[in-house]
Order: sequence, then structure tokens, then C-alpha cells
Amino acid sequence: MSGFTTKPEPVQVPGLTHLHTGKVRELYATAAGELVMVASDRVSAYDWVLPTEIPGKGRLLTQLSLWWFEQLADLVPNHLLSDVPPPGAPADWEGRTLVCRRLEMVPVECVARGYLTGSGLAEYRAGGTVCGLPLPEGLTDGSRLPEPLFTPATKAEVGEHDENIPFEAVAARHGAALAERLRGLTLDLYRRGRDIAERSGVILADTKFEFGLDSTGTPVLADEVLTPDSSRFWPADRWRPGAPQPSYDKQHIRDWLGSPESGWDRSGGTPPPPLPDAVVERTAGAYREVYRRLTGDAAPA
Ligand code: PZK
Repeated sequence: MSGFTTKPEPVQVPGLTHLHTGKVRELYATAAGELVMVASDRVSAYDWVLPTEIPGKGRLLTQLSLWWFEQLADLVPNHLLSDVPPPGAPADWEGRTLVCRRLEMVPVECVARGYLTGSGLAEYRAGGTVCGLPLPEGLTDGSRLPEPLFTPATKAEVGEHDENIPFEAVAARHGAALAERLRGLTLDLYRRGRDIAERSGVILADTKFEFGLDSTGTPVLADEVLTPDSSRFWPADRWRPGAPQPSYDKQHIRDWLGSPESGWDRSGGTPPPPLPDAVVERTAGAYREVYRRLTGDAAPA
């Protein structure tokens, strides 16, 4: 297990009901029944929420998600209602708050993979498949897949890893029609994101979407989209299949936590130590760089 070193106390706002503390976000409901997602500057690595924040991360990921929702809007309706914090919200919620339609969430992580790594690579090494889908021989960590795959997963309990499941399990649980629709949407969204990122010299290796159903049963794109917290982004000019690829955002954190300087034993069950200022700065710079590359604009202040 793992998680928080100390779980943060959520900010209380009159008129909002706090629903949930995620690893890096807070979820509230308005009296009118809308949802309010507030992104913090918290960061996770190796399944821990680190004791050190990355200044500006919450705003940057929120603005990136908003930008992507626009890029994807013609493919599927989404849950966004507003980016204006509710009345009475703290001033520092500006830019990191999304007001959303409350949906009946489909409890399936809709993952698309265009490259082989992570849990997909582990399953491939064990038996040549990913989510039961057969793949050609000879693929390695970071290989581009012949076609993007829909590799659904079930959300695990807090502290556990999501479990990859076959498409048939989604169909059995949620009906073939919805399963096929989610697969089609996930792959369409992935291909759009991949193509946009590719033009910026960024590889979108894989990503996770979440969908909810509106009152008519129509799938609606929810959660955050195509952020570094829901996706693997790799700098294209450093792509070398055969070993773990450097991650755009968290590489400096992982490198430092894995180095003798941190003094941390990843498998020892003890929480990770605070990050040095230089690692915080480099990580904040990496987030700004991926934002600038993808959107073409300077990162939000
Ligand atoms: C919903 N989460 C995850 C998000 C957190 C946790 N549109 C929606 N309708 C109903 N439920 C959700 C959504 C969305 N998105 C999302 N849990 C429920 C989550 C943000 C912060 F702490």
C-alpha cells in the first residue's frame, strides 16, 4: 500500500459539499447538483503522493485539459459547464477549477495504447497479449503498436493498481452496445490526441478516458483529458524502444527518488522524502514545456 503521507484537509466553501479527496484533486458538489473539480499542486510518483508540491501544476493541468476538451469537442460531448469558480471559492481556485455536469459514471478506465509499456508490456511479456488481444512477437518496452488498442481496466480500490480486463468483460458488465461505443470513442479520441501531439514532437504513448452517461444514456467524456496525470507523453526526439522512455513530466522526480542522494528505498514501505528545490524547479519546467509544446502557448502563470 501507499498513498498520502498525510491526507490533506479539504478547503470548506459555503454552498459546496466536499465529496472526495483524490490523489491530486478535490471533488465538490454544488447545491444545484453540479460537480466542482479542483486541481491541486500535489504530485504522485511510485504510488505515493509526495510531501512536496509542484507550484503551478494544478492550474497548468486544468488549462491543458480545457485546451484538449476543445480539440476533441466534435468527437463526443463532454461534461464541462464552466471554468468559473463558484461564488465564495478561494481566489486561488481561479484557473484550476472545472464545473461539470454530474453524470452516472461508467466504472471502466477507458485506456488507449499506441505504444507498449507499463502494465501492457507486463502482460505482453507474460503471454504475448494485452487485455487478451494478441500482438506480434518481438515488441519491446516503448515499441509502437501496429494499431492503437483499447485496453480497458477496472478502477482499483485506493492503493491498489487498476486491473486490465478483456473487452468481453466490459461487454458482459455493461452491454455490448455500450462497450463497443466506449471502445470506438476511446480510439477516436486517442487518434486525435496522438496526431495533434505528433505535430508538436510529442508521443502520446497511452491515455485514460472516463465516460459518464447523461440522463438519456448517451456517453459523455468526463474527468480530465490528455494531461500528464492521465497520459504518458514522451519527447519524440528521445524515443528509443528497448528501455523505459523518459517521461516528460516526472522523470526528474523519479531519477532523484531512485538516486542515493534521496536516501529513499522505494520498496521499503516508508514515505518518500521532500524533493529538493532544484528537482521541484526542473519538474515545474517540464510541465511548462509539455504545455507549450502541445498548445503552442506559454504556460499559464
Ligand atoms: C466523478 N470522479 C473522479 C475527479 C476527484 C475524483 N462528471 C462526473 N459526474 C459524476 N462523477 C464524476 C464526474 C467526473 N469527472 C469523477 N469521481 C466522480 C474524481 C476529480 C476529483 F477527487
